[in-house]
Amino acid sequence: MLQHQIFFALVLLMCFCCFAGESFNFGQFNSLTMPNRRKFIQSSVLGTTALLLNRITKAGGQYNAVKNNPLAISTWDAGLEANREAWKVLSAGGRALDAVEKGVMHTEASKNCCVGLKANPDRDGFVTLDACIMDENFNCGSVAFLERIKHPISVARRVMEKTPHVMLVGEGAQQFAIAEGFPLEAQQLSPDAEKNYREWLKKSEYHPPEINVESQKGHGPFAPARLNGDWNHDTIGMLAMDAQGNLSGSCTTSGAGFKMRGRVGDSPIIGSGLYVDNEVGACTATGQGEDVIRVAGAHSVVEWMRQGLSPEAACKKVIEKIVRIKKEKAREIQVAFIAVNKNGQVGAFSIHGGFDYAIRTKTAEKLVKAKSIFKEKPKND
Ligand code: SD4
Repeated sequence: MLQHQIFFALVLLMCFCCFAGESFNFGQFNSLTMPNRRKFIQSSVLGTTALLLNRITKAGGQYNAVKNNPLAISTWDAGLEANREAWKVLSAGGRALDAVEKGVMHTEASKNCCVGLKANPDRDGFVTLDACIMDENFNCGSVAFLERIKHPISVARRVMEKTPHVMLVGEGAQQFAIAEGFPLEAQQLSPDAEKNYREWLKKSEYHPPEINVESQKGHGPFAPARLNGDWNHDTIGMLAMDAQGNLSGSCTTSGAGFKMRGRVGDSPIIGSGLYVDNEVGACTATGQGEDVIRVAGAHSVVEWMRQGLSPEAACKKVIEKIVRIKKEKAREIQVAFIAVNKNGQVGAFSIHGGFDYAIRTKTAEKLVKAKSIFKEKPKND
């Protein structure tokens, strides 16, 4: 549509310039020699085209900060509780950055398959954590392959605020965390993770994460549907807008259960698992990290919003691209994006049905089913 508009405008402009050049007797124009006239036409066309493109782009993605209407959105149903923590900050007039840190810290401290130290380990039996955070000024921080630290999201924030770097990994990230006063936790699996790991060791087979871990049963030891009687859940990504209209985001995970040692997914990678552009909007991802990385997922979604697409349509564009790239294999993987734009509109899209995201605003607290390319698999319990 946009291309058509631009093409049409260009044709019109060319016609006008040619017509003007040949038929009109404007003093200045006619005083030009033929080569100069051509140059004049060229530069007019180029100049006006640039102006036009600029106008069209701005019209496509015109955003005004929404003030005094804070909101938080998060991936999966665990996002409801995380949003509640974030809301304590937002409703008190706090900063979106504080909200997205506090919100996901709640999930990091809880028992679940996929976030924090109680999550499933890698195939060597160690829990390794990835997280990143980004504020309204393009400041960002990230940690990956971090072990024995309870709150990787807070370490990511310290990387952002206290180092000249964006990303620290492994031992270096752990050293930094300890130097910053984060306690080194015991090298020990939670009882549920221990049980899952023992079960997994029987076959020691790695396969990609099950689609919708939280809502499927019967997927063996990979990630249990329930942990301690509660429904399990996946990576948490959270986006918030504060009362000033500023955006921030966070993402934290233990990655894929029983992954290769050293494997890092999309979640700590700025532009893949999370991206925030305070002029346009923000996006975070969950699902098969490798396939989010190869399309620079979160950044791509934000760029589509800049072109004027709604958050849902922008998420859909990038999901469609992944499905196009993966072809038949897309049926076996789940990827989902959630996004918010500067106007406070939210949206999401996933490859498979069954992906829920949690919304919290002044007037609403709810779980929303994202639209998807493929329908949700029937639940088998
Ligand atoms: C990863 N994206 O490490 C994460 C996993 C995830 O829902 O989000 N699972 O690839």
